[in-house]
Amino acid sequence: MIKIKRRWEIPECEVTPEPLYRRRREFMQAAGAIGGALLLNPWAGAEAALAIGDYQHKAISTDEELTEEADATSYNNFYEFGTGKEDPKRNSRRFRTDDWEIRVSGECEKPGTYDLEALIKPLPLEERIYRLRCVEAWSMVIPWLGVPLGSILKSFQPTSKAKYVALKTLHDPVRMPGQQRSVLHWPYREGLTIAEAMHPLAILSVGMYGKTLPNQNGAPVRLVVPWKYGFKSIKSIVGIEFSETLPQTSWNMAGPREYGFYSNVNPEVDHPRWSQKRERRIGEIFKRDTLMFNGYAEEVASLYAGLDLAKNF
Ligand SMILES: Nc1nc2c(c(=O)[nH]1)N[C@H]1C(S)=C(S)[C@@H](COP(=O)(O)O)O[C@H]1N2
Ligand SMILES: [Mo]
Repeated sequence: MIKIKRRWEIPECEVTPEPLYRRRREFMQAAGAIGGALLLNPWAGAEAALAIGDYQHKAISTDEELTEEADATSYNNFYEFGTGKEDPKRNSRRFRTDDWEIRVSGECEKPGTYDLEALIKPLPLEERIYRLRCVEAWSMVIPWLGVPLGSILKSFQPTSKAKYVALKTLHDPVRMPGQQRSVLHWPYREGLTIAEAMHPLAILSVGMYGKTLPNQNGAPVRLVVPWKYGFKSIKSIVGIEFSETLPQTSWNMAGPREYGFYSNVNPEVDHPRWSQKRERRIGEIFKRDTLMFNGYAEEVASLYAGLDLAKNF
């Protein structure tokens, strides 16, 4: 067995501002009650580089109450493992993600097939507490562990022709039995403009609640774009392509009138079949008002200056 340094052995108090440190301790303690062994994090090796980062973006971590970890890991959308909310946890139990590779292609100087661990390991792992708001009007607040998507993308040296980034999930109907049914065009595809992809709020996540990402939440690596509807946050990524043209996305292909390319959280623009004005935080009874850009307007509104958001939904 490989000896992995436990997360709680990292002197977090030295790298984490006080309020976050206290919150973190709270959920580490809660998690610890379930069983310390589960807290082993393969990304948290002995190297200093793997300690939680310097929180340069702490201002954008919310201090709202966290969603219960049990809820965040048992009420999921991951159609590769079934379309019911409880399917992903049950059906992804045996999904193996060792030796995960990501194929990088298109408009960049360094295309190729990269080992996930080699890509992520040199970067400091940061903890960001972000809201995730699903298009179905439920939301969660999750402590994600990840690295800025932009840091990874820059290492591939995108060319000036790279206007968009297209991301792809693994396509393997044996390992992902939900792909045996044509509920979506497989593989699951998503995309961002290059400016969105380089925005510091967008992260590639490899963990949550201080642990490795559970399969049902998109192991071993998924996107988190907190100002957009949940379906943009693509899970189990195996492909990154820099492109000059607008990439196709699975939900836009499935329903172009219902799911646009941008899919920014916007209470003013209704989904054709329902209002987007309110949401229910998982674990709460009463609905709350949905905020523009999911509450991240100050950080991201400038990305869309001059764009008609009713047309570019
Ligand atoms: N590959 C893939 N990624 C996906 C999905 C999916 O079905 N397949 N569902 C999306 C949707 S609709 C949402 S709301 C979020 C849910 O993330 P969570 O289960 O971690 O809360 O994942 C998104 N990423
Ligand atoms: Mo969603």
